[in-house]
Amino acid sequence: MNLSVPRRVTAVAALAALALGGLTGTSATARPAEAAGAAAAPDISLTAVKQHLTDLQSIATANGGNRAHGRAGYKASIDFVKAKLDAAGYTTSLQTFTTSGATGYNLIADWPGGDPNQVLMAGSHLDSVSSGPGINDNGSGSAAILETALAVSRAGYQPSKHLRFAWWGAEELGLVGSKYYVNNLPSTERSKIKGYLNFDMIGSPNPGYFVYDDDPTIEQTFKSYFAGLGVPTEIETEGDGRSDHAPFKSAGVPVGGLFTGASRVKTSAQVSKWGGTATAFDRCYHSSCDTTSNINDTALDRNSDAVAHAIWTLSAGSTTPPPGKVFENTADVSIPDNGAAVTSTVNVTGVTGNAPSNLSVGVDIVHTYKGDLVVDLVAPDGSVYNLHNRAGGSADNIVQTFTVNASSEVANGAWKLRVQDRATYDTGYVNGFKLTFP
Ligand code: DTR
Ligand code: CA
Ligand code: ZN
Ligand code: ZN
Repeated sequence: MNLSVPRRVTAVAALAALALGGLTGTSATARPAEAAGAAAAPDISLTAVKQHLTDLQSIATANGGNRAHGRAGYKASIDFVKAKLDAAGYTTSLQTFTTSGATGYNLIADWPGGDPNQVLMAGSHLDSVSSGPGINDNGSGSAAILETALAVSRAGYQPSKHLRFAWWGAEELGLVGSKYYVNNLPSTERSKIKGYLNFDMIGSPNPGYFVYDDDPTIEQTFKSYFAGLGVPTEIETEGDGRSDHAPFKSAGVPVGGLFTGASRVKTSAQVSKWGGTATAFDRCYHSSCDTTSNINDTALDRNSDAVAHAIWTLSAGSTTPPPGKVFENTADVSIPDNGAAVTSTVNVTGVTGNAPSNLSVGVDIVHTYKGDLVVDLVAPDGSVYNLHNRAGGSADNIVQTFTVNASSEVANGAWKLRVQDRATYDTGYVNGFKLTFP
């Protein structure tokens, strides 16, 4: 904790809006600042999301205990979600396909308005396995995006981009529904989709907070949200190909998403980070016990709010992110209290000439009382660019994208983010460091 008045920050840093949604950096412990020009996302009611889960549980109970592809429980689930969206003013359509000898259904819901050439999609698979009701897998994702869609309607939200929500069939049989949708979408329609957000298992009883590391802008949107809550996140490493974002990614659509874990066991390091136990994130994965009691309310609430934050933030901007070379280090680096400086390094390669005058420096530091910190960008030749110099007082975390004039620096080489805690009490760690070259 530092009691002296922090000196004025001399940094040349300026907040640079992240493209795609125009999200500015956040540093407070409250909900993150919304994108420039974006309305603030509403809080998503945990009670409302859990009511949807109760309804899905009732559907499974009334239909042989599951909501699996080809079974009555799945079609009843689709009809349940569709009815709520129709009543809320969405333009809905059922896309049918056949797999494993049964008819499958994708539900597509378009929110009228927005630029038809700039579509932001959010999707979750609605089917369960045949052995259980599938409340976490994947009632949780389905209910969260349903409540977010209903919140869009209640708010009469009219973002720059066109919003489309999807509930996929037959994911458990191999991403069948989402593959069918992407494969049958004309390439002209596919190119209009500027982002696809996937939510599959976001309420696991022993949760981790994992963010997909696919599109950097979408990833940062989620990471900034959780940093604003003071909740550390990790990159989702087992996801590639494991859920409905895969067909979109294969088709070149920017993707991202959230995950709270399945049958893998939480490590002791993750237990100290997130709490819980060193057991499976979801011990009822693909089992009959995946019921409404198989949900962690805090995880479901945080992730539902993160869904809304991402939808509001990423739909506000009307520009797609310029292609850029991204160099990122997401390894956590502990910052000793009132101690020596630590560094996070990215090795830049394949960039010709000097760095730009608008080098984008993404900083993600989870630390209480950010006024303790001095943060510098150190170029490969040792030149120092101060980004943060003891400012911010008792506010927590530095999650910001700085713009640095690094045009006198050769681009390739080892760039370091150097962080020092210069006051006693209050600790934290570097959660991520990213350089984006245009
Ligand atoms: N395939 C999903 C569960 C799953 C396993 N790993 C990941 C990673 C990211 C999202 C989902 C998953 C299912 O069983 O539905
Ligand atoms: Ca909430
Ligand atoms: Zn599953
Ligand atoms: Zn799933």
